[in-house]
Amino acid sequence: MGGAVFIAAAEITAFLAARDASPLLAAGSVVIDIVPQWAKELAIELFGANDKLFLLVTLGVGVLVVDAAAGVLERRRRWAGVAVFAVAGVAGLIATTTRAGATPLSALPPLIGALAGSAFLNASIGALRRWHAAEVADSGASRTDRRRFLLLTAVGAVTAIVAGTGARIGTMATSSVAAVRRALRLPEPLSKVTVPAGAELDIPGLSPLFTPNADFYRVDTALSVPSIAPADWRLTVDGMVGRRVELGFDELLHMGLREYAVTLTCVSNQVGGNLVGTARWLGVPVREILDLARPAEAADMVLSRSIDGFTASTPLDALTDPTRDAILAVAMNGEPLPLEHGFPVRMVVPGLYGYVSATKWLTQMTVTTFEKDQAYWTPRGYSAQAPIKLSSRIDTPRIDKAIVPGPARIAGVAWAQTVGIERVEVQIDGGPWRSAALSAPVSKDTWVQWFLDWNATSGTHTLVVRATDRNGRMQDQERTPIAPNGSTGWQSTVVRVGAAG
Ligand SMILES: Nc1nc2c(c(=O)[nH]1)N[C@H]1C(S)=C(S)[C@@H](COP(=O)(O)O)O[C@H]1N2
Ligand SMILES: [Mo]
Repeated sequence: MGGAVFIAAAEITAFLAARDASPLLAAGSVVIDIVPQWAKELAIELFGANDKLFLLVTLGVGVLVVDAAAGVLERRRRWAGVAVFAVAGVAGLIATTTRAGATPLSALPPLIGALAGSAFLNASIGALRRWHAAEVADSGASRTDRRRFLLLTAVGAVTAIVAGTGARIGTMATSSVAAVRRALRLPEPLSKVTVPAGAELDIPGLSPLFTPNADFYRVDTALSVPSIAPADWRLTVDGMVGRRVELGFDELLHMGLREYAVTLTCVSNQVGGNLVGTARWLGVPVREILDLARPAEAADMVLSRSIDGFTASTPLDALTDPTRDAILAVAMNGEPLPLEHGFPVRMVVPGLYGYVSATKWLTQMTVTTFEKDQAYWTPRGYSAQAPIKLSSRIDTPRIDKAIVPGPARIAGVAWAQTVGIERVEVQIDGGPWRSAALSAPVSKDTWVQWFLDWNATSGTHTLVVRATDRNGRMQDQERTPIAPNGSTGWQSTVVRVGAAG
């Protein structure tokens, strides 16, 4: 039970003194950074969006095992169990104090946790010893000693669980940043996205043109969502620049916000996958900020950094290109960025996978070179540069939902950011390729919806989709995995058509 007291005391201290220094979460983040790529992919494969929950449960089980071991050791030899907690405390200390954004206070939760856990272990094992000694001596005190031990353990366990969970929930819910975000009013944008007639098709089962924030995929290495109040947010632009620039949130807003419709895509998106979404982003062009800093001639990359230490390497010319709307975004689909999507400021760069461009909780942009600096995913098996590959997806019919015979509508989305989609074709049962109808594009950086009407006959049918971009380039047919720079291949799906009922 000492382990539970350890964790609980650490969580309470974290709640009171150092919100970002939970030893358990810090240890989890260390695990995320050091496990090999195949293990990460396996976890995502097996648990999907619950991969972080799985990690936490595993850590929790680990705590129980260490806890039991400490108890057994302490029973055998005084201080042996305490030594285990001391080691755990030092490990926690290393984890919390080496995380990006750590302060001296970050040392407190693991220290106080280890002290409280050890004190409790010492007291409970002491009580256990007295009880056993009394039992061996067959003295009348045996019953009171037993009661004392059981009471101590039960009270310790319940207090630890209630107070520890309470403190964690408190840390997450009263995070004042959530309240600040709710109260935040952004200035009117200088321009808004115009959605042409026919941009949004109304077909059951088809992805909406703009992905609601609540449904927008989330991918990051952050075990707990970083919380930065706009008032505390500062962006530093440094490195190979003529002038080092520092910018606060209000200064950024004063540069003038414009709205852009951009489809974001994750390099981990499998063919037919859903790690892709479109939003209306409100932001300031990155080139306007870089203009203030005057990048050196020899520079070719911007290493953007998040408050939690994540970094992305973006080609400098993608950020300065006047025809590409790379922005520092502050809003998503008409509201301030949700905390999980990078509040208060993130990057959005059309045409580049998120891991090389879309840094959330942005705090620093260092102008540098690809030769000199590496981003988070580069030594972990992913390319330093990664343009999004043009792709298409079938949303309906779904493989797991039979449809009735008769007129049916096959529909989906297709994207080729910075270029635009020219054509989407569908092949049914190996027959001729048929051109699908396309929605009116909102911009070259936005996906289009497509559909094809079909007379579905009873039986099982195979559907294949492929897209061609406005440069006349067709989507690659060859299947390649997501590493090192994005999957390719035409999505093929099977539809069951059967009589209703
Ligand atoms: N700070 C931070 N920003 C990050 C990441 C991250 O791990 N940490 N992941 C990137 C990746 S891989 C993608 S695909 C996008 C996803 O953005 P979203 O979660 O808002 O959809 O964020 C990018 N920005
Ligand atoms: Mo990603």
